Amino acid sequence: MITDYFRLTTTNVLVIILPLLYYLYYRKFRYFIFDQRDRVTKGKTSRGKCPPFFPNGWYWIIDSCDLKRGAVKPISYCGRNVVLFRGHNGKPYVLDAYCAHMGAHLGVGGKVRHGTCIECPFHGWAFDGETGNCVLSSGESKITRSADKYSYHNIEKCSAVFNSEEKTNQYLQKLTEQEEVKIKKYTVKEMNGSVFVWYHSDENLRDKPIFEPFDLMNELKTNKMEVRGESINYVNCHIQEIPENGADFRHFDFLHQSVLDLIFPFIRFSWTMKSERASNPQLHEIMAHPHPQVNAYKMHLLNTFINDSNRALVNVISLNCYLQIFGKHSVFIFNATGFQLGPSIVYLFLWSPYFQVTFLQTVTPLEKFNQRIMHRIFSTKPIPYWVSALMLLGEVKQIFSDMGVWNNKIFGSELNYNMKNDADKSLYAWRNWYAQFYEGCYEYEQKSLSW
Ligand SMILES: *[C@@H]1O[C@H](CO)[C@@H](O)[C@H](O)[C@H]1NC(C)=O
Ligand SMILES: *[C@@H]1O[C@H](CO)[C@@H](O)[C@H](O)[C@H]1NC(C)=O
Ligand SMILES: CC(=O)N[C@H]1CO[C@H](CO)[C@@H](O)[C@@H]1O
Ligand code: FES
Ligand SMILES: [Fe+2]
Repeated sequence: MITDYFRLTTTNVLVIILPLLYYLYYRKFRYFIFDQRDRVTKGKTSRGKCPPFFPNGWYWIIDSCDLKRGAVKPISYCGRNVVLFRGHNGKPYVLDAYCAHMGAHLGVGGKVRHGTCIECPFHGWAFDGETGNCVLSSGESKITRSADKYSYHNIEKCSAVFNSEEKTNQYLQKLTEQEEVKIKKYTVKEMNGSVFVWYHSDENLRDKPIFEPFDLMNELKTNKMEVRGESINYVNCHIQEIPENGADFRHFDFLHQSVLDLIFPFIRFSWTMKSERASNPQLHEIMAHPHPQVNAYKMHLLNTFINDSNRALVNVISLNCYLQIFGKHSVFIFNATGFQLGPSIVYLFLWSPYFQVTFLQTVTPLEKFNQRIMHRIFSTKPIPYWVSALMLLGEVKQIFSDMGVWNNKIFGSELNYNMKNDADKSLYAWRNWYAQFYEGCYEYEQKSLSW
């Protein structure tokens, strides 16, 4: 009778299939995350002569949903250790990690107090996320704490100075009396599910961002798109290597041809692309597209996101992807428009007859040669969750191909370009565009970091 029990009835099939579908859709793929957090990268190994390591711009540091009210996190970016926390008012704050009293890490055991402050776990000094000031709370008003400042006469050698009053050797000296205590505060922006922090080498611009990340919400809403997942990868190279890839036409034909390793080379990707600074007066003509619908969408994107206040800071890329079957039949997959905004953010809008997808790509340098790459995928709603998860995995596969090169190459400070070739001309133009983000960074890195 056991066979009776396992008979393939519709009910039995449904009992097995429905929970499986439920699991696939709502558990696994609804918000698909591919996180390589545990991969160790070699942060400081030299990779040849390099430009500065931390260019001026916005850096993605966390997803909004991973930072609840009152949450405190120790994080690092641009070679710094900082504390990130969300005040009781819902705003995210970033301060230097180390307490001005005696150097405890505020992000390890610190607590959010008085709405917008972080309290040190060691002796309870509180620092206001709004200002970086050390505050004493007395009811509603916050009073800035003052203290005397001391340091060693000579900390490396620990040499003493004889104090005739006390008739003893003194190792510490008083620097200032009753000075207001504060630590460094960083400018933070929360934008549609992402928390970004601003970094600039120029003291006057440290809390005055010279551009803003794009607000994608209107675009996503009109196209009925929603966030579907995220991939995080760590790479061992200089930050520039990663965005430079977007302007590198030729490498697609070598690293990004394979769709799936098994069916390569019978079915493979083929690519065509363009890259141009947004400040080129001919941008619209250069990016124009023969297909009226694609063209209209491209022009709409250019007009929506680029204006006089950010034109110089944007590089536009245009990408076409085809499937080649047995090296002959070419099937159009998608046309994409990408905006590289500043040194670390890329918005990629894919348009295809089959689907519409937007990627937000960011790279955050944690240390000199340790990059965290985040890709978030937004897709049109009718696309099943497992399809968007597959697309994200498809992109991760392409990143893995790049990583093989990135993890092992040197920066390449001396280049041999063939200027008769469009691909090398584009790389030359791209490097000239990207270098603007290094202004003042060398001096600032020397001054503000000890390696
Ligand atoms: C997206 O972020 C911008 C800037 O913070 C904000 O003005 C806008 O309301 C946000 N949109 C949504 C739907 O969250
Ligand atoms: C220019 O566009 C950016 C990005 O879409 C936006 O944040 C900014 O407010 C715009 N500036 C002006 C002056 O319209
Ligand atoms: C559907 C579509 O518009 N495809 C276009 C993508 O871009 C290439 C190259 O510009 C065109 O040839 C295709 O027609
Ligand atoms: S070290 Fe932070 S309060 Fe003492
Ligand atoms: Fe690549």
